[in-house]
Amino acid sequence: MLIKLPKASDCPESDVTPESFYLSRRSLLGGALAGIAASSLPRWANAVEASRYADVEAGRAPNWFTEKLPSTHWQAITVKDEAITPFKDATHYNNFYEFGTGKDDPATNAGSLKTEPWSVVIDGEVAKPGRYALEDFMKPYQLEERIYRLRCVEAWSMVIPWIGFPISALLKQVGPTSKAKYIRFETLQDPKSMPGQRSSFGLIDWPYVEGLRLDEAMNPLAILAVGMYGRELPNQNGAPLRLVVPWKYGFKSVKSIVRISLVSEQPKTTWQSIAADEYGFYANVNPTVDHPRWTQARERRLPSGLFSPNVRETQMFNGYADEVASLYTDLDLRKNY
Ligand SMILES: Nc1nc2c(c(=O)[nH]1)N[C@H]1C(S)=C(S)[C@@H](COP(=O)(O)O)O[C@H]1N2
Ligand SMILES: [Mo]
Repeated sequence: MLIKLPKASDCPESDVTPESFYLSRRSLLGGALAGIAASSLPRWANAVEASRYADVEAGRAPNWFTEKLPSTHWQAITVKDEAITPFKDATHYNNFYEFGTGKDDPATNAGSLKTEPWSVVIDGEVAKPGRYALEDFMKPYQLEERIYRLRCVEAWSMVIPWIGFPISALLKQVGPTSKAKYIRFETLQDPKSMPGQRSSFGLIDWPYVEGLRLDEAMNPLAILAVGMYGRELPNQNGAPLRLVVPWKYGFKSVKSIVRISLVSEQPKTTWQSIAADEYGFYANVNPTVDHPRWTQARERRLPSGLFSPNVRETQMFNGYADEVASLYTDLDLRKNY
């Protein structure tokens, strides 16, 4: 087992060993701490620790986030024996085409995104549709830290400590009708603050859209994230609300969500619309099904230098097969890539 799925009651924050801190320090210090047992490091007395992760840039969290953070279930799910990607890499090597197609464009340009006030529309096949101010939308949810691998379809990967809540909790709140078969997510469309929507990448029909089958969305690993590295999401990572589906290629994890719809038909997603023969609806990480233009058998784990590439084998369902393979027993994964 590569991950553990404890019951919430099993992990009061004071009981959690600061393994992520240990791993991130280790990754930054080049192994200097590798010999120290995690148990010899201090236990957190208080869940709110700015120093939980090394070199995290302070943000300007909205009040609702600051108020919720202390009750977060830290490390509800972790990745074993893989270093957490340094904050700097996770926030300066991004895909967020609304802010440009270069990997450093989002960090440079996403400052123009205004995340307060923010509202989320819930519509379609639900008992309780509506438009919610984000602070109201967030009220019912217990935050959890989830340390997940992120595997981009471009064959690079990271390990990121997200803060969020399961989509299943949202579905419980909004009550899908019997006609709801899929969940569709839409990113903000605002050319004024999003330079990439002003024309430069004309291939994309904005807004960015993604979707999941309802049973995929109900899987306990699928979350909506509002933070990472112990703080709120930086804009370039999809503030203030994004999807994280760790067993699928990164493009499924749509950023800066303004609309969530329960629908009866499979939604047409952005990357399918651009190149349906290269990017499918399912987009499950699969080392045995290559992209038409490159292999998916391996990945470059960031940070990775030009002269010391950090290459590793890609795992089926990105290492989460025990948790999700049963969703796809009736599906030909070669056809449904
Ligand atoms: N709205 C929107 N969401 C998006 C993208 C995008 O261009 N626009 N890029 C996707 C891709 S290809 C990846 S790999 C992940 C990257 O997330 P990160 O920058 O937080 O690592 O975001 C995904 N979500
Ligand atoms: Mo990606």
